[in-house]
Amino acid sequence: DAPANNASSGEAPADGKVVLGFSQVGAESGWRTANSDSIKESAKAAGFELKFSDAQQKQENQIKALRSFIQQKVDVIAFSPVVESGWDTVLQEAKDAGIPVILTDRAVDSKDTSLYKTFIGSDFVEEGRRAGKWLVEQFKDAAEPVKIVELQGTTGSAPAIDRKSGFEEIIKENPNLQIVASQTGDFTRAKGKEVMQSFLQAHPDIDVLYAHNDDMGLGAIQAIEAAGLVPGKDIIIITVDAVKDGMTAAAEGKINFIVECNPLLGPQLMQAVNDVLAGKEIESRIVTEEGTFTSEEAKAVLADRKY
Ligand code: GYE
Repeated sequence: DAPANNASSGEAPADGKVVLGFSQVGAESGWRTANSDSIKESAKAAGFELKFSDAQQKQENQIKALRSFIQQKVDVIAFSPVVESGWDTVLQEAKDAGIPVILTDRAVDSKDTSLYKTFIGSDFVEEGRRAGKWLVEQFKDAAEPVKIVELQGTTGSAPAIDRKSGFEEIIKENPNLQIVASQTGDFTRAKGKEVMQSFLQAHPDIDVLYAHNDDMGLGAIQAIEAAGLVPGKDIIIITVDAVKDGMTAAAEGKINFIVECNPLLGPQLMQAVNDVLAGKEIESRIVTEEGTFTSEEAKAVLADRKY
């Protein structure tokens, strides 16, 4: 039963539709587009009125959006926090107004976990580990240093922090695996290309690129090709996300390994909204299930890939 039709549902609106305010990070990547589409489609399917706001990768825009949702007295606020820190004040304002908050995709570092009901999203540390494990296996017989460059996601964001630390934790096992340069590419194609160009100039002998998402990897591939090198051969490439363009590059052998990060969080979010409004107990952490793809595996599933 939709809470809107359920008289005994506590905080659910007695009249009309459930109003959900959602503050999105931006439109920086293929992953983000798929995530926004999933949220819009599932809100519609759930019969909610969705107020969707795009923060263009800026925390101040997100804070403004959250405050405006509070002012409009939406029933539930959900958001994907661009960075981890700096949310306590506005989350407290939502709590004081009696509006439940659900985090999707990215975590916050607030000590007071009563400021939000649940966090729905991937385990980014585990994603970094998966990337690291594949690399350790590939280079287990390497007798010489393997030079790795890293394109990090948005500085201060949960996926950038965690994908870096999970990867480092695993590659430590083999001292030959060395990160020679690591910089943010802001999760975008354009920045990925630009930073890879500078990596190639500073380090003529790069063996491996680890990019925190497909888009930065795809930008870097352009830079690698422009430098007369063959992506996937001269430089081994690992990315995270497994969106269609990334999977296509993997099927072509330009990306060697992709760690999946599922953007289709909409259905789980709408379920959580209904549960919260119905006064049900919900898990404080809802982890998305995901896998990995080699080039061969990407080729096999590409045709059926929805995003
Ligand atoms: O990997 C990247 C996007 O937060 C999991 O954000 C998300 C990341 C995703 O820009 O492509």
